[in-house]
Formats: sequence, structure tokens, C-alpha cells
Amino acid sequence: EEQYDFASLQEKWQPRWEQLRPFATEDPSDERPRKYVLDMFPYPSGDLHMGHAEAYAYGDVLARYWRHRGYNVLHPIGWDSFGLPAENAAIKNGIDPKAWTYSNIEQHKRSMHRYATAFDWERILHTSDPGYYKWNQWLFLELYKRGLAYRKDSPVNWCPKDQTVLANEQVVAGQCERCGTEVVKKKLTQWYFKITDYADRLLDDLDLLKGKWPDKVLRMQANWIGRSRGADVDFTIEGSDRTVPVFTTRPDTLFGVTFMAVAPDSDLAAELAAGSDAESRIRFQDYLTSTQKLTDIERQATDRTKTGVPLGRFAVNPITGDRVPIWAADYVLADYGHGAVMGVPGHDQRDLDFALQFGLEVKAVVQPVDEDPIDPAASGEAYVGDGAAVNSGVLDGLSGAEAVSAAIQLLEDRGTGRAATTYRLRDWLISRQRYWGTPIPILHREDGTMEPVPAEQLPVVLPEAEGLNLTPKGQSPLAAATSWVETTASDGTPALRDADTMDTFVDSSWYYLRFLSSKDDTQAFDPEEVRKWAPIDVYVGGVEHAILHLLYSRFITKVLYDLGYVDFEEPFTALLNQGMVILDGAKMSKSKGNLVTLSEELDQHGVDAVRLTMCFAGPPEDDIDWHDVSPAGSGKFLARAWRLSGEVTSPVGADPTAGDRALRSVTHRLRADLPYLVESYKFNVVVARLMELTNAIRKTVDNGPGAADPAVREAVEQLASTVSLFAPYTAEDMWERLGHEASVANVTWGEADEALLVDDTVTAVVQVTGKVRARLEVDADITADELEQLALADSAVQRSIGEREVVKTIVRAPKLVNIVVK
Ligand code: ANZ
Repeated sequence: EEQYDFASLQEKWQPRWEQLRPFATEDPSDERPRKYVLDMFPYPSGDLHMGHAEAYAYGDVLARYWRHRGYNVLHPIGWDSFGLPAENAAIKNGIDPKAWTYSNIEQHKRSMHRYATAFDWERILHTSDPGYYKWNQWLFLELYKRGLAYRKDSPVNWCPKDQTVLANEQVVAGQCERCGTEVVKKKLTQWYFKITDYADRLLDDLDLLKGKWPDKVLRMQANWIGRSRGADVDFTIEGSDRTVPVFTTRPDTLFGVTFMAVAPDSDLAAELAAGSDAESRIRFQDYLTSTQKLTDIERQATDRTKTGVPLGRFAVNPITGDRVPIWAADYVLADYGHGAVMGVPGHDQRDLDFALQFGLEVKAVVQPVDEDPIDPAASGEAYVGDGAAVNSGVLDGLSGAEAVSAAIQLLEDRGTGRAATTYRLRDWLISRQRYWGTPIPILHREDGTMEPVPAEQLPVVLPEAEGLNLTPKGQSPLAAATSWVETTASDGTPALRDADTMDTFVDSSWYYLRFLSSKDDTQAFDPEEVRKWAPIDVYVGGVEHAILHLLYSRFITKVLYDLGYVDFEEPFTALLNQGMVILDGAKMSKSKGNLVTLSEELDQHGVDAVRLTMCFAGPPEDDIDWHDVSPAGSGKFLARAWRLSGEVTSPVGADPTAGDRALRSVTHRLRADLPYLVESYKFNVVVARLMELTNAIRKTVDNGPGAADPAVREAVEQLASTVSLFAPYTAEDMWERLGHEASVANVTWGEADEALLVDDTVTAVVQVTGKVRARLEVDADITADELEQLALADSAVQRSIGEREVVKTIVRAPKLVNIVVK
């Protein structure tokens, strides 16, 4: 028996592929239809791990599959190479972030070559190259010119450990996503992208992705955008000519308002307190200090005892004329709606908790129909269910949406309110006070005005790290790079460069376009190439990017669409989220000591066996428990397949049509099912079918027509090219042993032969005077005469006829024979 040796196959093919470059896509005369398959680009920390191995195995199946289907496939790779970890590692170990980053990238590249990923290596990009971030700066200025990039003073999420600002998306359960430190609020001047202008489109266009993105991701995006429809109601403030709007989703409960509550950290609270008596002012100041220590999450926790202080001021309900006290309460957030609520304790649990805590009035203004009247003050439970309005003047008797629109109508008629929509989505905070990122291309003049860096001066190149103190201090380390920061404005007056760098999510929001013309130094991307390739047909990556990265990319794509740069509004037509690789049911981590190291698995089992194992483990969305899978078993299967390729004796090009029908039908069934199976990501089923095909071939060779049968060649060739989706080294070698030239990646699959897909036998039913007496397996193309003969010769049929006389035989070939006897 021939020895299958994965190590020598790897040694043999890797250098040959480097020369053959089977996945280069630069040929402009290539007229094949196109597919763009993209794997989320990696962050270059450490070496590749099991998670990368899984994702790239799946991405490769899709890229190679479309090539076999006759498409010109773009499958590029690059590195998301700016960002905090490089800087933190640099601070800890005293190495230059650039040196750290690029040496990690080199390690990644070596590992990816070994892993035989089907990438087009001609298009690589690193976001930390000036040739890339120049266009990041261009993008920033495109937004800036249109008012979509702006600066404002605002309370931001601040990580005291990393000493940096975090986007809302980077705060997880009140903690810094990266280091786990409790995030606090701090007021700073920061740059924002106006993603809120796109909230409706980002939400509504999720419909275009239904069925092609995981439902879970669509839901997460919708929740993140968080659109609430309702009304703004203008309350007048007693002793002032001011009206204050509050946002409510329940204008139908206007008659149940018994207080107003404002966020203590809002400008409104400060203004109201300033106009109050001394005692209220002092009480308010103390309260404000105590709430500033809390995170938004803590403030909104439902199980927390409600806190607040009366401001000594009153508001007047514009519909009822009721005079209600105004409180500062920290369950009201400053940056949602208008930072103020109308308190309806009868029908909102937070308001009820608050009212009961401070002895405020509770009014029930919605009663369930045909049930006992509710009493929230007594039960402690606000009534949030359906019902009819009561004690609500003209609204009485109305319910649900009807009551809501009648209330809005009332407000609009009186000019004291209007229909309104509020979003949870906030503008995207994109400035960072860190070194290793894209410098913001803005100059600050002495008179306090700003000026964009002129296009011809881009890129604003990041100064060398040497000599800069990167230790976080709340101000960008770049501010200390005096010779870099100090420059002149276009009118020759002194100016300072903006010292902040951009959030790396800006870099990754459009990189998929840069791949299309990654070496072009005259434009961010070539519109001609964009028309050819984009949008992406399938995007492969982790579900951890369900909100941040995908939402930002969708937003930037819509901006580019509005500016006329691209002609599509959604960047990722389909999304495949792979599960995690775990061990014994737990996420792998160094600290838990349950880390499976990719390079060790590859050394032990070989690249192909590891890749095949990833694909065979189950649906790609599910987690893979590395304890439950068998790379050794995968290796055994590959050896069996590989051996077959050495046994075929018919010549290349042998006509298979005269070959063994049973084997041909297994081959063609696989070919027919591959589109459905691969395109619905049932990679594990494909592997199972390859095992079935291998068994069928072995049977034909050993116990059937033998290795010379041309059906065997046909089957082994299909096996080799399909195995190449999962195990490229083995497949390439099989292809060579079959007498072909490299590369197996270039094989285009033919169509399945329909005639081989239909079953070649059918079951014929034989009846004797209406009663079924026998079932016969017959050829599908049997003639009526032949079938009649077979039926009459069957022993069960003969027994049933016995001594009786056959008067008539009705034959419907190939399925039915009815014998009439007397
Ligand atoms: C009166 C009312 C009566 C409310 C009722 C609800 C039920 P969503 O669905 O999340 O958008 N609200 C408004 N601004 C707020 C702020 N800055 N901080 C905390 N809460 C705020 O919630 C909208 C509801 O949240 C609004 O409707 C308001 O309370 C409250 F029976 O107004 B409601």
C-alpha cells in the first residue's frame, strides 16, 4: 500500500504554488463572471490561531467552489494593522509599535502560505501603510466637507486604564471592551461621524439582507439603532417663558402625568436648578456629584432603588393644565430623547418605583377591558398592557394605536407637541488620543478656526514613535511631537495639526474597496474596478463584529453611494458568521490553560486534515469542540482518497459514458448537489458525500468492473477537484497523479448528466384481480411485453392464479401489471 505523507506533499506543493499563483486575479481580459469572496481581515497580534484557521477554511471553500463553477473569483487578504494592542505591547516591552506590527504581519503571512489559503497575494494591504491611510484621511475630509464629520464637546466614555475614549460599541456591560476596566464619563472635545443621519436607512435596508445575513445579526443591528416612535410634548416651566419638550412613546397617557424628571447631568437640569432657591440648588449639586460616579448601565438598572431630588420648580401639562413638580433623577439619561421624561407612574414601572419612593401621586389612565380595575399604587406594578383610556378627557374609551394618534392630533392641534421619532444610535465618536492610528488631517489656526489639510499634502504621515512618550495621559502622544504638530495654514499663519488619530473602525469601514485597486496611488479605489467586483458576494467572519464593524461599513458605503462613488448601498450581500473553536465546552484561552495551538495541530496532523476537520465538524455557524473531532480520522480519509488517484489506469480524457453506471450516478449526484450544499454552507454534508464517493470508487475498483473502467477516472477526478475545497495539498497531488498539470484549482466542473440522476430501476406492482400479489424491481425502460412476461413468471403471482384462467392482462410499463382471472 502506498504511503500518504502530508509533510512531503506540503513541501512539494507550497513552493510550486508560489510560482503558479493560482489565485491571482489581475488579468483584465478575463471575461468570466465574477465573485468577490472576502474574509474579515485579521488584526496582526501573535500568530494565527484556531479561530483564524476555521474562518479561512470556510472562506476558501467558497472561493475555490466559485472558481470550479467557472467564475473569476477575487479573494484578497490584508491586515487591520493600526490599533491599541500594538501600542500597549510597545509600552510594555519598549518596542516600536510599527516594528511589532510588521513583524507579526510577516509571521501571519508565512502561516497563511503554509495553510494554503486561496488568496490573491498581489493585492495585500496594511491599514498602517501611508499608502492606505492616505485614503482614510481622504475619506475623513469627504465627510468633513459635507458636515458629516464634526467636533463637539461632550461627555464621552473614558477608560481610566487605557486612558482613551471609547465608542459606545466598545463599552461592554459598563466596562472597557479591551481591558475590562470600569468605564467613566468625561467631558472632552471629540470628533464624530454623523451616523445618526443615516439611522432610518441603516434600519430599513436591513430588509434587503433578510435571508442572506443571520437573523440574529439583523436583530442586533436593529436593536442597536433602536428606533422608537412617539411624540414630543412641550411642557411649560412655571416662572419662565420657556417650554421644555419631553419624548414619550405613550402620548396616550398624558392625563396620567404626575411629575417631570430630568437627567441630573443635562444642561436643562443645571438651568432649572440655577433658577431655584438656594436649598434646592445645593441639594441638586450634591446629587449631581453622586450620579457622575455611575455608568449608564448602573443608572438604568431596574433593580436599583430609585434616587432623585426635587428641583423646587414646576411644569405645566399642556393638555390638562396640571401643575407637576420637576425632579432631577438619574434613571433619566441626558443623551436620550430630550433628557427629560413626563412621569406616568400608573403605566411605567420606572416612574412608579420613583413615585412610590418619594410619595408622588399615581394616576391610572388606562384600564383593561372586562377585567378588574388596576391599582398600580397598591400593587406596586405599573399597568403596561392593553386597555381603554379613562380619566383622560377626549381620549376616554380609545385604546392602543388609536389613542396614541388621537393624543398626537390633540397636541398638534394645540401647537404643544408633535409626532417624533427617537433613536438609541448615537453619532460615531472617531477620535482617539493615541499614537498608532491615522492622523486626523485637520489644522487648527491661531484664531481658533479649522482648515482641512489640502489633498495634495496627504498623507499626513505619522511621525516616528522614537522619542515620543506613548504612555496614555488623556492627550494624544502626537501633541508632544513638536516639529510635527507645528505647521502653517494655507494663508501662511501658524497652525497646529490635530493630534488625535482615528478609530481603527474607520480603517476597516471601506477596506473592501481598496482591495480592488490596492496599488493605485491616485485614488482610494478605482470606480471601474468597483463596478466589476463590488459589492461583496459573501463576507466571512466572526459574530463579534455583528454590530460595530458591519454597521460602520454599511454607513460608510451609504455615504459613498450618496457622494456618487459607488452604485450600491449595501456592502455585504451575504454574511457567514462562523462559530468558535472551543475545548471541552469552554472558550479557549491562555489563562485557562486550554489553548489548542494551531501550529502544533498542523505539525501533528497536517494542514489538509486540520482544514477538513474544521469543515466536517458541523454547520459552520456552530461552535466546534476540538475535543469531539478527529483530525486523525480526517487524515485517514485523505489517505484513502489519495491512494485511489494512483490506481486509475484509464488514460486522461477517457470517455466515461460507457463506464459503470452505478458509480457514475454517485459522481453525478454529487455534482448536481454541490451548488445547493456549498451555497447554503453545508460543508460538512459535502465532506460526508466525498466519503461516500470514495467508498463507491473503492468498491468499483476492488469488487466491480475494476480500475480501468473510465467511470473510475471520472469519479476520482471529481473527488480530487472537490477535495480541493478542503484539502488543497492532497487534491493537487491527486490531480497530478491522475496525469494532469497543476493546478487543480483551475478545474471547471461540468454539468451533471440528468440521465444519471434518475433511478435506473423502478418498482412495478403486480395485481391479480385488483389485489397486490408481487412487487418487482425492473429497468425503468422495460417494455410492456417484457414486464408481462416477468409478472407471469413470478412464483407468488403463479400461486395466486392457481387453477384459474387468465382472461385479460393490463400492462402499464414500467409500473403496473393487472391480471384478471376467472
Ligand atoms: C411617558 C411614558 C408613559 C413612557 C408610559 C413610557 C410608558 P424607548 O421605548 O426606549 O424609546 N424616556 C424618554 N426619554 C428618556 C430619557 N432621556 N431617559 C430615560 N427614559 C426616557 O422609551 C421611551 C420612553 O422612555 C418614553 O416614553 C419615556 O417614558 C422614557 F406609560 O413617556 B415614556
